[in-house]
Amino acid sequence: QDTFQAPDYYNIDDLLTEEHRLVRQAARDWVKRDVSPIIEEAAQKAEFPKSIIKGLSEIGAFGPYIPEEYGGAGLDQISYGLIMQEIERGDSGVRSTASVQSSLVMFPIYAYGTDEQKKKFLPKLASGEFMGAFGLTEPDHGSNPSGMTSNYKDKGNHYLLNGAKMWISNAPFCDIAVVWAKNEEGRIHGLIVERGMEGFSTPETHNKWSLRASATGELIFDNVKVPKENLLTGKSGLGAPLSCLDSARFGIAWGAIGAAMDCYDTALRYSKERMQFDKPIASFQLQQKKLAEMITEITKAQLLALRLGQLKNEGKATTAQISMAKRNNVDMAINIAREARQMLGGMGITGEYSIMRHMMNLESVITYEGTHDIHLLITGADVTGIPAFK
Ligand code: TGC
Ligand code: FAD
Repeated sequence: QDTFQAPDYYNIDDLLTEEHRLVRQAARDWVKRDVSPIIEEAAQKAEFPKSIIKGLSEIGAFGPYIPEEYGGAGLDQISYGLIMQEIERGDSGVRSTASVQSSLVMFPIYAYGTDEQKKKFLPKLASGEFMGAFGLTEPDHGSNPSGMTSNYKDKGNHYLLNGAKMWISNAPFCDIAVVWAKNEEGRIHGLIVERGMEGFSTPETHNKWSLRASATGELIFDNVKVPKENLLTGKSGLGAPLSCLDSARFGIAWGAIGAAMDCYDTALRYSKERMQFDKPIASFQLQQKKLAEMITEITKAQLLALRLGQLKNEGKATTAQISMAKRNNVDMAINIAREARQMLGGMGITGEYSIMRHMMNLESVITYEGTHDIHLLITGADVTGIPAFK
């Protein structure tokens, strides 16, 4: 890890501002100091390392683009992407925690919450005093969240919430959850559910072979009385959670580059040192093909992410453009992880190197925030005008 060199084959750094580079350096230094030394053990033990929460807040990973008046870092979208890239170079599970907190909890409260909700929750989420979760997926409704059955009824002075969410990042330790549920008319709304509310529980999901350093769980609502002031009033319908996914998927498109960079860098250095047949394995054409294709794919992904960041800064990035980048970059990263692992031979399966952990993590990343197939269908619907989901 000490000698990590970030690939920049096309001098993309020249297109970044001084602020982008400073923000990235701070995140990179923090990952090197506080994440890389502990993350393998946390993943092996399947424990979320709570010690990193403070650091995530300090590098601006909780609400990078949320205005400073609410405790956010007030940065642009490219800075947000670069922070996610550096964190995921450390571990996709750590990036998940930051993605959920920023894009799936702070963003909906910022975009659709009342002034009181923003003042009450955003500064505490930015500092990490409160950790958040986002409940959209249900046991019977993953790719198709519009079919959700979680529901709430108006009981005069409060709402009564029932239902269950599954596969929820940060659930086991969250202080609050932004939960999507249908009202009596079947319209989807967001509600802020707080730990301690009677009937609200968050059992942990065990036995994952992927994203082991991230805590995943369920959100169960058994007649939970949610105060009326906890309803997100600014937007309703499936478009409200889908707009949050736009932001998280954007961050993942950048994050996946970090995981790929780490795998590439590890494989490159290993191949120059590892001798077989009296030569470094880097001298064999087959290994060079792998490395050449890796750096080509990383470079293409960097350019896609950067252009998407520019569009997002201008408020012009479409959902379909974000889908394409999420799908392409995660697929790129998982393929690089698989090739890089082979380049390390037997050593590649051990925890001495980060590659196998990245590879296993990326199986979740290619599934959550819209599966690889769903993103392909989003592109297909965009170019043909014919949605093929149903
Ligand atoms: P569809 O008919 O396309 O849209 C329903 C309504 O929403 C509007 N809309 C949007 N509005 C704002 N922003 C967007 N990005 C929007 N996309 C769509 C749309 O205009 C429509 O509005 P209206 O007024 O006409 O009702 O919806 P559909 O039911 O056909 O679904 C489309 C589909 C399949 C693409 C969508 O459901 C989907 O993306 N499914 C994948 C589910 C998913 O990604 N779940 C992720 C859960 S969260 C998670 O995984 C966190 S992982 C942790 C981490 O990030 O690290
Ligand atoms: P399904 O929807 O059952 O899909 C199964 C397969 O069918 C997939 O290959 C899919 O591509 C395919 N498929 C489905 N529909 C179609 C179609 N129309 N056409 C072609 N193929 C189709 N969710 C949250 O709400 N919050 C979180 O914080 C969160 N964190 C997660 C953390 C982890 C570690 C994981 C693994 C998941 C998380 N998720 C979260 C859930 C995640 O978003 C879902 O797993 C994902 O959306 C897919 O849903 P599913 O697992 O139910 O798969």
